Amino acid sequence: MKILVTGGAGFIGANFVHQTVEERPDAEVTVLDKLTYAGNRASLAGSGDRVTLVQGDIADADTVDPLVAESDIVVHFAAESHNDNSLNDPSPFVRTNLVGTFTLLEAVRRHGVRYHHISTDEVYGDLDLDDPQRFTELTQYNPSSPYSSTKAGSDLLVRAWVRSFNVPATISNCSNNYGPYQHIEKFIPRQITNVIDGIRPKLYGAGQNVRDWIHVRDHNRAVWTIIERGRIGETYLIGADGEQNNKEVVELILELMGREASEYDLVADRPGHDLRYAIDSTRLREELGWRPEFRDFRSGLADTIAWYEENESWWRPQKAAVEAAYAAQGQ
Ligand code: NAD
Ligand code: TDX
Repeated sequence: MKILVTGGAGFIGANFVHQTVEERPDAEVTVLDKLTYAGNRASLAGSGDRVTLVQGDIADADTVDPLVAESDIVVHFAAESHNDNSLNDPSPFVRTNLVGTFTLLEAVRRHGVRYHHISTDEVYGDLDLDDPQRFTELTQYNPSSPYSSTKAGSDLLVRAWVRSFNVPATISNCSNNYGPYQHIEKFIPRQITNVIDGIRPKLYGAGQNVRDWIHVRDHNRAVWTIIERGRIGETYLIGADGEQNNKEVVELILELMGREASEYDLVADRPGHDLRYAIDSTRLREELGWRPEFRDFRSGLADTIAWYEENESWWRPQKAAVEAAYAAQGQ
């Protein structure tokens, strides 16, 4: 099976490539990745000779077309993925998330190739802290940020290409991932590497915002489940019942790293900061039989901390610049 993985040098994509090579002896993987600031060749080290990395842009049809033509399936992870960056400069979000997805869809349409689209729960907007409802596949789209609105637009392009052109596609919308190879601009790795460096973790606002955490391996197992058993044209929400507020997560990181739970700072809030995300993954569980394996957030987080402690050479080159950029905006 020839698999084209876009964004395979990023966090979730790189984990997907490693898992695919480990678990599927018949898989030949081509990674198409622009190697932006978020992509790292080193994340694919050790993945073996069944993985080929092509550096290129998903919005460039001349690059995309021949790679899609020779693939059995395209799994599309590539994106500009960080909300804070999208508030500072939305333009690469529009190009990569919208034009890039459009370019891939046109290629899979031309060549009749199976396509799986990776998306986010942020397309649904946010929930009140005490709302008993969680997001389902029927929740109305209501994105808040330039990032989430471009992801929402990309999902709608996929739905239209299924309906109008019979493109054989599925979509998944997942909650917040954690695990190895996540860029240190993101919440959990930023705080782990801060503590390693003797910097106090930084919580936006009052730290009350809730995210629904899932281990990246559980996300990727769900993606394989949908590729193999999902209904064409369907959307599946992926989540592992992992709601925690940001303050609880920071306190747990501090405790697991041997510090006082109160050693954090409250900093400027993110403009338009979504309050709470929560996923109801009943469809994925009942229709396709998926279950999360990482059910203990504490031990998954401890493993993630150990990974950042053991792989300092992977993240160190970016740490000073990431912290300088946050400091410049009071975060
Ligand atoms: P990431 O930022 O770590 O990685 C993105 C990758 O895409 C990088 O390797 C980057 O170089 C590549 N890329 C960016 N622009 C490109 C372009 N124009 N052409 C080719 N490659 C390009 O992101 P991530 O956290 O791994 O997220 C992967 C996907 O999962 C995204 O679609 C994101 O919206 C979605 N998602 C992420 C989360 C999460 O918690 N991180 C949750 C739900 C959904
Ligand atoms: O230093 C920080 N302090 C802080 O309190 C950072 C970087 C973040 N936060 C807060 C903001 C959020 O409430 O932590 C929470 C998580 O922040 P991010 O890691 O930036 O993730 P989020 O904005 O929730 O989006 C993530 O999950 C959904 C991914 O980055 C997206 O790509 C995905 O779609």
